[in-house]
Amino acid sequence: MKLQMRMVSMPMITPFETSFGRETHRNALILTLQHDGIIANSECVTDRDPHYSYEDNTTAAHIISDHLVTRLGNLPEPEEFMESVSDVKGHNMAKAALEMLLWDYHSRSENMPLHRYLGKSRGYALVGVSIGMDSVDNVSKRALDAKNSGYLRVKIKIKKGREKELVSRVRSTIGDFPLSVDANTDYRITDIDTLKSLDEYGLVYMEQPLEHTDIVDHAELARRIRTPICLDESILSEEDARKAIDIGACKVINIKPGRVGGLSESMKIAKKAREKGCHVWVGGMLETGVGRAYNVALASNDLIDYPGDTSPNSRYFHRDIVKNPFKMEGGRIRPNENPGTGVEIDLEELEKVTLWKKDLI
Ligand code: OSB
Ligand code: MG
Repeated sequence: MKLQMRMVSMPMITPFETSFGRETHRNALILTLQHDGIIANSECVTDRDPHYSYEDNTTAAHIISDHLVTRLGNLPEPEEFMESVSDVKGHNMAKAALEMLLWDYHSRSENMPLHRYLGKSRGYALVGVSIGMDSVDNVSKRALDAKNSGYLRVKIKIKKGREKELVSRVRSTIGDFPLSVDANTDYRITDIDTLKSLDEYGLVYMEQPLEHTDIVDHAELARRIRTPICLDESILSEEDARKAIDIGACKVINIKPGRVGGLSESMKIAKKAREKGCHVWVGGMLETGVGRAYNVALASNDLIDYPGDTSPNSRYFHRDIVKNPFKMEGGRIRPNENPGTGVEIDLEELEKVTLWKKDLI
């Protein structure tokens, strides 16, 4: 058995700006497992800086190499692996990188495409777009382009003081088309009047307006505005989802397998949410083609009822590290039908973008 970890750095076609910062490159940890003639790959969704969550590439590389790799034993099922690492507090993104690697490995050894191995698949993912912050003109133009190229929903990034004019202009530019906003925790409950003033734009939901630890204030906000609340950063587990839904903090959840510790937990959240009448969709973290394939497989599951943020690879990178990037047609992306994630690594390109690599096993 061999396990290799590497850091890649890929320039993005358009830098991606949110309320917490601006990304010009996707700097990602890629894991490659070789065993019994099977090669599996996964990606850790951490970034260079701990802005979206407390984890970053350095903490993830450390947690994986120094605390998690020894638990891989003889390649347990993903859920078993997660039970075996429950003594390590937090670090969901680091754990998810190995959990997903095990999903790829096991579905490849069963000769099944991951999206079918996971459960009941619809056979395609519904696709929306997440547009980073930029001038009002540029965001409006990109929102209209996205609508015209077939995306099923447009999401725009907002932050304090940069919301009214932007949302108003995008709304009048795209007309009556599903639109949402994502604040990445930039507001506080004291900003309620500003957030309430967005009600008039008929947003399908408002994503993570308040702090990640604050489901209590999200519940208060939800009672006082009409726009449904969607939680992203606040939901790290099925338990978080149950509590948030039960206290009325959200009507929608953005599931990111990396944030919640992998695909097993993602499926549990999706089931629980749907049982309770909460909508779910699959988000993204600007993943390379490796991580993207997991998101697309999950987003194809029957439990996922809203369009996600899983745009085709070509929206992010001029050249990806996979030979079979996803294509979008009519707002849909079909997951790969070959075993596992179905990703075929472009080894030459992978080497070109590699900053360092290290053998872990
Ligand atoms: O909040 O959903 C988010 C990207 C990086 C970090 C957080 C988020 C995002 C996105 C982009 O919105 C989703 C994507 O296109 O991958
Ligand atoms: Mg978000």
